[in-house]
Parts: sequence; C-alpha cells; structure tokens
Amino acid sequence: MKRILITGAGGGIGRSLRETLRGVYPVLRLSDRVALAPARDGEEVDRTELSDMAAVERMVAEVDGIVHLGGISGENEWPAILEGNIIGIYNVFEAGRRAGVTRIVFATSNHAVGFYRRAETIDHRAVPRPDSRYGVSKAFGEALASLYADKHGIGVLCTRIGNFGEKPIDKRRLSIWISPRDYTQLVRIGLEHPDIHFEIVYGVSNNKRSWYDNSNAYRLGYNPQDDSEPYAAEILAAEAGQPKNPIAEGYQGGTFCADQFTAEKMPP
Ligand code: 15L
Repeated sequence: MKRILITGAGGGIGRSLRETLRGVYPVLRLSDRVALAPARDGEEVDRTELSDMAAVERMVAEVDGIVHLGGISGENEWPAILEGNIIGIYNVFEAGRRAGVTRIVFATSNHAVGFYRRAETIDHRAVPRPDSRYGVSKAFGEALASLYADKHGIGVLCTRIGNFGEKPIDKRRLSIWISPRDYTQLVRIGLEHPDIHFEIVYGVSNNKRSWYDNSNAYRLGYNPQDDSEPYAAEILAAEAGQPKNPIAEGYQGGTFCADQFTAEKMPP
C-alpha cells in the first residue's frame, strides 16, 4: 500500500493515527472538513466535506487504502447524521470503488450494538441493536461495507470501536476502552492482512471486564497489549455512591440508550 487516506484526520483518533502510522506507508493523505496542521514529509493534507461527491472523488484519487474515521462521532440531529454518516460514507465507498481502492478500514462503533445488555457477551455475529441515530448510521455503514465487499471486491475491516483514549475514563469505559497502540495494530491488520473480505471486529483492548468475544480479531492476528484493569479501583471508587440511571446502567451503550428513551418497559 503506497498511499493511505485517513478521513476525519482532525479528530482524536485521526490525530493519533497521524503519528503512529507516520513512516509506516510511503504517503499518508490526511483529510478533514476542518483545516489540519500543514503536511510534513510523507504527508498530504486535504480539506473535504464528505457530503460533496465531487470533492470526495478528488480526495480519493490515487489512494490505495482508506481509514474512514470521518463523519459525526456521537448522537446528533438527523440532518447532521444523514449528511455526515449516511451520505458521507456512501460517497467514500462509491468514490473509492471508482478510484480502484482495494482496502477500507471503517471506524464503526459500539453504539451499533448498544442495546445489548451488559450481562451479555456478544461477538462479531451479533445483529445490530443501535442505541441512537448515530448507532443506526454505523449499522448502515457496516451494511454498505458488506455490499462493497461482496459486489465490488473491496476488502473491509469494520472496527466497532469502544472508547479510544490514553486511559479509560469511567466504569462503562473499563469494558470498552482501546488504547492508541492497540487501535493502531487493528488498523494495520485491516490494511495489510492478506485475506480480508468483510470482517467485523471489536475495537477494544484486552480488557478483563470486556463485554465482547473478540475472537474474530484474534483470528486475524490481533494481539492487544493493554487492559483497563489497572485503572479500575480508582474509577470505581470515584463513582461509588453516584446516582445511576437504570437504562444507562443496564445496556452496553450507556447514556446513548437512556437519551430520549420513552418506552414503558426496558427492552429485553
Ligand atoms: C463512540 O462511538 C463515540 O465516537 C465516542 O465519542 C464515545 O462516545 C464512544 O462511542 C463511547 O461509547 O464511549
């Protein structure tokens, strides 16, 4: 892979990958809707609105692989989700197909499956149970990725990211945290593994409290280095005695499930 495009390169994960993938591939093309820091050696900087197909076509020209992080990264009003995450991902896959892109790593989210109970362990075969319009857009992206793999032969790794950061920030994130070095490893598997058709894996570190059976990632060679457990005692002590919302506490998606919840009963 000579030229790798990162969309959403100005966000937290994008800024991190800009450093950890530096020098790994000959050229990193970094794109966002906002201005980015100027290009260094081995970098190209681009500014594109993902809902603008003509601009997306220019963004993907001469690219071999894409790490698609761009779009809206949390719950929002429907017009913003539609533009950034539905039209946006369609444009990236379709323009990528026309440009001859062979690999895409898609940053999907735990919120595509957020309405599974915390007592359940789910694997890559779990059917979507989105907890928000945002989660629905990620499930749509996974379905679109499946179509472009089956119909057009683009190899796609869908990484259902839990929570990315230097360390976990609360009790829920102890179960879904992923460190920068572990996510970098997953992205490299997605771009470099010789045999990827369409795969879903969980973008989580080796967390003792994980809600996921991530055997599909391990099958592809993922060997996470980090575990949230050393942070657990401090986080749990800080949260002790805090009031808890039963919907947020009952389901993996947390507050995304409780937000705007109007059903009379808790879902199964
Ligand atoms: C996500 O998908 C979001 O992009 C991120 O901002 C966090 O909210 C994360 O999920 C999470 O569940 O912690």
